[in-house]
Amino acid sequence: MTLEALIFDVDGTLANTERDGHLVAFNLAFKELGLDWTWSNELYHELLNVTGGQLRIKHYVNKYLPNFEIEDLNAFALKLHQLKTKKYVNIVEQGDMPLRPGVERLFNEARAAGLRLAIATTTTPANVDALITSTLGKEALNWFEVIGAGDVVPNLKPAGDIYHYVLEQMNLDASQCLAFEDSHNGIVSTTDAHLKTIITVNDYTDTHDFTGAAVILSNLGEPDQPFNLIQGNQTQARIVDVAYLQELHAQHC
Ligand code: XBP
Ligand code: MG
Repeated sequence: MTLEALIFDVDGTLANTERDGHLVAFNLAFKELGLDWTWSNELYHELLNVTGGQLRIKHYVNKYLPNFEIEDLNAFALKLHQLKTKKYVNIVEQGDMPLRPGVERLFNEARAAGLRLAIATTTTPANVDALITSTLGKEALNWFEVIGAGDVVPNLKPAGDIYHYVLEQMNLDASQCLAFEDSHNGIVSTTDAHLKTIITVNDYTDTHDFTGAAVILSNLGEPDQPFNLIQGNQTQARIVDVAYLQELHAQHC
């Protein structure tokens, strides 16, 4: 079975959007709506276990604010989340959200090698648009055959729905693809879809359980900034390039 396609998670995998984007945007939205809530980095670590911004807001209210009086929590979370999305898009459009090491390089190398690319994320579609456009330019949105995002599927990660959706749209079997994730919820989702997964950790996820990962790395690496191998077979590879991916794909199929 040859390797045909690469499927990428977005938040935490393509860029450190959680720390530098989503968390900041949530706090800006709280302030603008006159709420005296501030989510610290430590609290956000825990809140990230719940995927999807609206669900995260509702989880916070239910767990931490038992006395918060609100008639319709769903409507409230929806309104707050819409404002948060605006704030997030603004932050990203300012251009201060660089892609993680090796991401742009790998996109280019994969395209040159004829690999098909796709995105599978639980974040809001507008957020993906803003991130890709601000880092790679608007035409780069066309690099991705499918951008599976948000509530296009009934269940967010850790459910496998979004990966099943992307595979179906691409008419590919999981054995023809590799997935890229950064979190426990992410690998639970890819595993449900039977996808071999490359993990690149970040500060929020470096202690997560990544059982089943093909390899766990610090990042995808650049020629002048090789990755650290955290778990997996030691090879000659110092950066994640197409040859390394083909090797991983062959080993783990
Ligand atoms: C990460 C998430 C997202 C973002 C927030 O998903 O859990 O919910 O934190 O995005 P992934 P929204 O790593 O799969 O991209 O507020 O737009 O839901
Ligand atoms: Mg992620």
